[in-house]
This record gives sequence, C-alpha cells and structure tokens, in this order.
Amino acid sequence: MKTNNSELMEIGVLGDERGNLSVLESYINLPFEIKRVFYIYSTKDGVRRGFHAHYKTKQALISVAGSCKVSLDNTVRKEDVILDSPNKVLILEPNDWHEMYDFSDDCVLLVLASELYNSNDYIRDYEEFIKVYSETK
Ligand code: T46
Repeated sequence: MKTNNSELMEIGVLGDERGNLSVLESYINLPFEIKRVFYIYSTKDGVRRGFHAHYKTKQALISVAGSCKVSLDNTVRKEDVILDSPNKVLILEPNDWHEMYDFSDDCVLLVLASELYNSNDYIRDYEEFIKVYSETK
C-alpha cells in the first residue's frame, strides 16, 4: 500500500512453535542503511509527538508492541496510518511531515533512522516545511 511518498510495508513473519520473528535488512527490505535506532514508550495519554519533517533523514517506524497512529503530510496529500502490528513498517521519506498520536499504554514505537542525530536536520516550522518542499514538487 502506498501512502504519500512514504510506504506502509508488511514484512514477513518467521513463525514456528516458539513464536514469531521478523527481519529488516538494509537494502534488502529496508531502503536505507541504518545509522541510528531509538524507541518511544510510556507515552502519556493524549500526547501527540513529532510535528516535523527532515531535510535528509529517512526513517522506518514499527510499533513492536501496542499501537499508535501516524498522521502524514507531504504538501500534496495528507493521510493517517495505523501501526498496530510488529510486521507493519512505515517508511518515512524526509519530506513527510509526521505526527504520532493515539499511543496505547503498552506502545513501544521502534524507529530506525538513516542518519545520526542532528537537530539541524529537522524542519519544525510548518510554513518552512511548505516552503522547502512545495518548491521541489
Ligand atoms: C522522528 C520521530 C518519529 C536525541 O538526543 N537523539 C535522538 O536520536 C532523538 C530521536 C532525540 N533526541 C532528543 C531530542 C529531544 O530533546 O530527544 C528529545 C525528544 O526528541 P523529539 O522531541 O524530536 O521526539 P519526537 O517524538 O517528536 O520525534 C522523534 C524523532 O526526533 C524524529 O526524528 O521522526 O520521533
């Protein structure tokens, strides 16, 4: 399923009598090299996070426990995606303004990123985001 420039993928589940295992490998089923991993958890009720796009960073979001929603906007289309399974992987391109919300109490949102952390890679001003990415369409 295609969303904006982002992509919601369903990856394979390797299951046996012991349970399940899913795999992401750079340039095999993940379109970038992983340079950074972080995870968001114990999110308080009603919290909305994100509110930014990036200049360079690509990311993969996986709700490895619980669920959350992600609101996407690439200046042309807006869409909301539900992450409610460890085998659903949302690929975010740099030009996807994103906001995460409706976190379940048990949600652990795993994020794989193509770049090391750099606060200058964030576009946190929506008007600036529109300016930067409308010009490149
Ligand atoms: C994103 C979404 C999905 C660091 O010091 N290093 C890091 O690698 C990260 C990700 C964050 N931080 C610091 C910066 C802030 O002081 O941790 C604090 C919380 O980060 P932020 O407010 O940016 O968190 P979110 O949930 O709004 O956004 C995060 C990522 O920053 C962002 O790249 O796309 O998750």
